[in-house]
Amino acid sequence: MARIIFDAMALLHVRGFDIHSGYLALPEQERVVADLRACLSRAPLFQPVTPRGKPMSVRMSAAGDYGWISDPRGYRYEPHHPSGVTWPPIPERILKIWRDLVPEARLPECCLINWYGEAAKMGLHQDSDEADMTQPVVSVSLGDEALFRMGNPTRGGKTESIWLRSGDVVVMAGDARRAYHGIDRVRPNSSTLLPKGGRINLTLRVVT
Ligand code: MD3
Ligand code: FE
Repeated sequence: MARIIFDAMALLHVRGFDIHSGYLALPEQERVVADLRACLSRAPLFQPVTPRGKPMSVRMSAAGDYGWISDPRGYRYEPHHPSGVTWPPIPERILKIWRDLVPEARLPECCLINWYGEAAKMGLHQDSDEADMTQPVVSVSLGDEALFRMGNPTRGGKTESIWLRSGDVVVMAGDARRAYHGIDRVRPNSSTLLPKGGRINLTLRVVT
C-alpha cells in the first residue's frame, strides 16, 4: 500500500533568515526540476575554479541575464556561460516563487544553479558581488537535504545550523542579506527527487 507523505508548510525565522519549510509540494518540485533540465541542456553544469586555482566541489550553471562565474581571474557576474552561449531565461515557475515571497523587490537577474554531489560543500562566505545589496536573495532547495550554516554580517561569532530539505525556500533580506553562510554537508540518498541523487540549490538575485 503506497503512502503519501507530506509536510505542513511552516515559516521559521532564524537570525533574520525567513525559512519557508515545505514551500514547494512534490509535484511542483518535479516541474521545477523539468524546467531546470531544459536550462541545463543549453547551459550545462560546469566546475568553477577559485581565483586561487582550486576547483570548487559544487557544480554550477545559471539562468537569467547574468550568471556568477569564478575562475583564476576572479569572481564576477557574466552574461555568458563559459561555452559562450547566453544563459537561458529564468523559468516562469521559478520567477513565481520570487513574486510570491518578495513582491516589492526588483525582478531577479540571476538564478544561480548549484549542484551538490555527496562530497560537495560550500565554505562560509558573504554574497557581495551584487551592486544593490538592499535587494533580497531567495534560495530554493531541491533533492538531498543539506546542513545550512548561518552566521553574522561580520566574520566570526556564533553560528546556527539547520537542515534544509527539498522544497524549502529561504529568503535573505535586511541584515541576513549580508550574513556569512555556507553548506557544511549534504545527506546522501535523503531524497528521491533527482534520479541521480544529489542536491540542487537555486539562488535568485538582483545583480545590477
Ligand atoms: C545568505 N548557496 O550560492 S543557499 C551561494 O545552498 C550559496 O547552494 C548555498 O550560498 C547553497 O552563494 C546557500 C542560501 C543563501 C543564498 C544566498 C545568500 C544564503 C544567503 C545570500 C546572502 C545571504
Ligand atoms: Fe552564498
